Amino acid sequence: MSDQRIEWKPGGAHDARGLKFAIVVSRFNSDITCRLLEGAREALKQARADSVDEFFVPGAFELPLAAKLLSGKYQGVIALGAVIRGETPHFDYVCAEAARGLQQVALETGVPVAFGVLTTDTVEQALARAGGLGDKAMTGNKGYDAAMTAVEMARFRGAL
Ligand code: INI
Repeated sequence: MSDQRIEWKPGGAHDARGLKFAIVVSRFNSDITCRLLEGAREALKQARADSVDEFFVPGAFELPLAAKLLSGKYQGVIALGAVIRGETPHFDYVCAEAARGLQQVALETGVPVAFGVLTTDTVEQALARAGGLGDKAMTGNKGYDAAMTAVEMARFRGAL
């Protein structure tokens, strides 16, 4: 994680003091999404978020509705999921609707919604993007990145 750690500065883009965040996690492919959740928790801890609540939904397709329901109570929502291409076209529908729906919630409500949904061909590719904390062999943890993005956008919004 050290290579991903963002230097925290008071009042900086990643200062989450005074801000409340919701993390909503898909249970589908939970061996991967729980790693994304660990990354997001770590980011919000580093950013010193005031409070963080966690919620779970069945799959990535359900993330947009959950984000919409949460958007009234939080300054930022982090949506985490893992959609892995199988043998069916289901993958394309789930990915497209998760991405479209999450962006729609952000644009309609003005509340930042970070897209922490992995869309990969294989489990190995997903694992490589849900890297263990401190594991330099991994290419990163997209849950961590998504949470830092939500912090930055919440501060952006708050500054206006
Ligand atoms: N949901 C995921 O989060 N990831 C997947 O890979 C996936 N696949 O492959 O089917 C998936 N499907 C479930 C979907 O998100 C909904 O929960 C389901 O269709 C009920 O609405």
